[in-house]
Amino acid sequence: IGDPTPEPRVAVVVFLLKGRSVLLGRRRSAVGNATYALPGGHLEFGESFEECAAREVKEETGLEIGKSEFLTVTNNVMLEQPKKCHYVTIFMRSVMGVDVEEEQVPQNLEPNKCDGWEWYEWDHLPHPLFGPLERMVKGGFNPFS
Ligand code: 8DG
Ligand code: MG
Ligand code: MG
Repeated sequence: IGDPTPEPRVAVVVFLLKGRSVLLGRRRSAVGNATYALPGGHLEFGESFEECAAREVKEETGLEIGKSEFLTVTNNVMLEQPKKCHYVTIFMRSVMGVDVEEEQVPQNLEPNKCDGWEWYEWDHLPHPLFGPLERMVKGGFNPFS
């Protein structure tokens, strides 16, 4: 028995870039379990995309991101997952300083939801990627361009 009145939800996720790498974590979830995904979560009432991006990244990794910019949006209908869901997913980008002096190390602040955060070179992404991200990569999307 599922949600009697399912509705699409809005998610904001972040391509956190450092050099040629992106921050990914392996999910522990009824949606996309054991797949590699970006930090992010649900847009809360009254939030801007940028505010949501900074809040979710802080909650999940402890990292303080400065500005973030809108990249793209995708429609993700995931009816095959243990928990059926439909997300309109907003993809933001934020670039981390590579300066060693001010380097921030990501922490796994929600270990019940994620196995841990790591930087992965864009040309050597881990797999499996979370479905919505996998589709973008296969479609040739590049967050660096
Ligand atoms: P919250 O309670 O903190 O708001 O939610 P969360 O626990 O952080 O939610 P989430 O599952 O991390 O993100 C919400 C949804 O966003 C997720 O179920 C599906 C959608 N989503 C994508 N692509 C990605 C992605 O790369 N990473 C994350 N985290 N979510 C994504 O469509
Ligand atoms: Mg979250
Ligand atoms: Mg999340």
